[in-house]
Amino acid sequence: MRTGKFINMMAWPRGHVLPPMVTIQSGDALLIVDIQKDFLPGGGLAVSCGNDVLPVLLSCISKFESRGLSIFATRDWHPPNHCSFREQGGVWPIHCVADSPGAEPPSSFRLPSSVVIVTKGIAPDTEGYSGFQGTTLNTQLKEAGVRRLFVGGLATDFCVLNTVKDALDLGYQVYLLSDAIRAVNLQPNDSSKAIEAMLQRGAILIQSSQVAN
Ligand code: VGL
Ligand code: ZN
Repeated sequence: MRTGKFINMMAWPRGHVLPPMVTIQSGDALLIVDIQKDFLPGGGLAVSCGNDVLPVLLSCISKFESRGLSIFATRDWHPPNHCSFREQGGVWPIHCVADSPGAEPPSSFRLPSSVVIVTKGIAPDTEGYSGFQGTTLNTQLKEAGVRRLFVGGLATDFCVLNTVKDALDLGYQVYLLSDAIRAVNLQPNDSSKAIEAMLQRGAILIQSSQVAN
């Protein structure tokens, strides 16, 4: 697939007003979705311009770390016979097979040791797009006293979308980091559709530069 530099940039939703700076505080957590080699250029299920989110997320990590706030990172972690793979009748090329190199984060993306890793998609017969599906993420967030989630990662139209939907349903306030997400875009509008769906359910769209620590 040819990918121009700007092809995967989102259109800012019509009429959406930028909220003021958001100061992170106790009860806030950063939730990083599926930063894994297979979702980056050269990987098994590469998201175009996926690398763009890496420096943005690293700067968010610094902000949350400096305030001593929790950071959670989900990872897609499939068995070799996962139902989402084409060989099994699914729509995706093989990606993020548990313990394979493609399931690892890129070497440039070093996570502090305090980051809580949430492994998902391990059941062979369920998609497992959401970080809440089949995991203890909700319990872990509750135990950490988290009420607001700042979410970025890959991919906007699948795992970010489903994770954010579940987070909102579970009562978390969700800040979606517009410059820290990129979409697969099976259809060209999937990115904007996913963003609209999250906003419609109550997520708040902000740029990472608006996060103040
Ligand atoms: C994802 C497709 C298949 C994602 C995971 O992380 O968004 N997309 N598995
Ligand atoms: Zn997957």
